[in-house]
Amino acid sequence: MGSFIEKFSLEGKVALVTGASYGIGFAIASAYAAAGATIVFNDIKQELVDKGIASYKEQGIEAHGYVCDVTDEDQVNEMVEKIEKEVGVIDILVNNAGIIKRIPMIEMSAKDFRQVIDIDLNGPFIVAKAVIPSMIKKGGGKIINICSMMSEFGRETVSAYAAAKGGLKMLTKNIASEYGEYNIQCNGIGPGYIATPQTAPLREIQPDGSRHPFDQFIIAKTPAARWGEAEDLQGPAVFLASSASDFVNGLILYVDGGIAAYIGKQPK
Ligand code: NAP
Ligand code: GCO
Repeated sequence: MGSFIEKFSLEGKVALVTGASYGIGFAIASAYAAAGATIVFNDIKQELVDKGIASYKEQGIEAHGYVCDVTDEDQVNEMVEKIEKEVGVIDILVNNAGIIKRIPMIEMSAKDFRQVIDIDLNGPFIVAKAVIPSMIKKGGGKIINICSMMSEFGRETVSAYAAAKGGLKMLTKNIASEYGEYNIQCNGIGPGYIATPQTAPLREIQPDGSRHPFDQFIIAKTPAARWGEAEDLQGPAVFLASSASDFVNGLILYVDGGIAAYIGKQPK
């Protein structure tokens, strides 16, 4: 039994989690550290990297932070080279960095649309492309793309985000297809509605003290009847990064409290 549990260990592994100074990325990286991995993360500003390093330190984690914009191929290649020199070859990549713009489609500028696609879809392509050659040389690796409910569903105002996250689902399946023979597993996590700064505007208390209508809507759409916490993603993320999932490839694991299975609660 001892050796079976060891399959979930990340001891000796180097994990790069993009955009992980707070939020979902921070929770996933913290779980990886608890499972034994060395943590590397990036953010676009030095200030946020410093904040992130301090937050990891508070948890007893010595994380390595780099300033890097995931949409800039030169910056990403430079960062990956530095990580390999200063920390080691990346065994686990989590493409977590992402943004959302909530704008009705016919009011959205092409510039805004492109920016969302650039960070949420082109970014994961650029970072994955930079780490795969060393994973091949090393004999394997794990890539986890943070997808979304919007990899499957649409809703008002999130056209760019849904297009990017739907594309990310297919990029995940394609990386699995193209590099599976090199012992690289590429899977996605599709979080449900998780309480982080990204979704804070959807949970704002209304001037009359009532809950935001979207907040109430999500509770009614979720069989678990609550928002997810970033910590809800930790177990699934460790599983997909560990050798316990070595024959799982091209899967999108929805961690959504049951949203994707449910037609929604009948209004009273
Ligand atoms: P968050 O709180 O907004 O954190 C996103 C992180 O990505 C921030 O640290 C942000 O840094 C970073 N980032 C943005 N653009 C970047 C770039 N160009 N290069 C490097 N880093 C960049 O979001 P979250 O809720 O934790 O979401 C994390 C991921 O999960 C995203 O991909 C999101 O789409 C996905 N997701 C979230 C939910 C949810 O309900 N919260 C559900 C499904 C999927 P800055 O602060 O510098 O912008
Ligand atoms: C929105 C939300 C979502 C979530 C998440 C769902 O406005 O609908 O922000 O898109 O953040 O990605 O899985």
